[in-house]
Amino acid sequence: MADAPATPAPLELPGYAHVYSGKVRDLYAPVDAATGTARPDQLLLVASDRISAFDFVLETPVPDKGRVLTQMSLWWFDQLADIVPNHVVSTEVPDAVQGRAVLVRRLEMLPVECVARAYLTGGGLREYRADGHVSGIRLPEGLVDGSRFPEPIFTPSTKAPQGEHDEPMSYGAVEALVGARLAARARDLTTRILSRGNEIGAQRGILIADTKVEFGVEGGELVLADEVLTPDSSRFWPADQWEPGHPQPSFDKEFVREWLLSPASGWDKASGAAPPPLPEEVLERTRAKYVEAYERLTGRSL
Ligand code: PZK
Repeated sequence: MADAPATPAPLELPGYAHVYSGKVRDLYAPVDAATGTARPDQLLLVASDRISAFDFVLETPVPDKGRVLTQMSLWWFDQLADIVPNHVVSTEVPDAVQGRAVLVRRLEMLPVECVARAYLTGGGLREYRADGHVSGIRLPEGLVDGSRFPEPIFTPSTKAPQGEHDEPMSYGAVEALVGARLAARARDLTTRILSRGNEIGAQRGILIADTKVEFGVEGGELVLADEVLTPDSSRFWPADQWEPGHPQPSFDKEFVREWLLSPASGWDKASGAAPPPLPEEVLERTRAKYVEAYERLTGRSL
């Protein structure tokens, strides 16, 4: 057996203690200068340039990806501010992570992955094909991969440990876990966030098929945490290529997936081996897609 790929050592950030690393992001706690201990009330969320594909974190980072995703999340938090409060405290962060890190309030997190779907694909499509339901919701007959739903549906999933896949959970299971009131709030907010995302995206040529959001709880109310409506938390599709009936191209990772699956990569997805490093051209085109998504949505230049 090949060894598991080494996890890159987290950055040393003076004044911050490393708490946890996910596939493509890292969490730190600010250290209280007076006591030398980690502050219990805040976290520094750092987005790296790492990219995942086919469940692997690739060894080649995509320049500027962390900055694009962080700036996009911050922009969406503003666009959603009339719907839900968020966890952002400050964007004043160490120089080493400037533009790709946010200081946030440390919250009690809802132990549910809140997913909303506006289009049928992925895990939702598998459920629909089995029995015409997605997450317990009966859907019209005749839907195909890429069909748009009459309105976004809430399809929560469990928070699986790192390296495992989230499992769909019923709405009743969410109620049992967090109570009926917060479950209803989570469902309402998650679907409204995706609706707002698509209202804005549609004017700018981007469809958001589905999205996963995370909420914290503060004073008994939900607060939007983590990242929101980014290509890492959502499926972005180019609107001009939308054609129900087959898998849609991904706005951001299309070139990566296409190259990895092509003979040029020499990689066999079924082998279980780690994918090879990406060629310069694939990297540059992928970087350009992230920047394009950011600039089209926000109307700002990176
Ligand atoms: C929190 N994550 C996921 C994000 C990672 C892992 N405001 C908050 N309060 C408490 N916990 C979290 C948050 C947020 N956001 C988020 N895990 C815990 C995550 C970024 C990097 F390694």
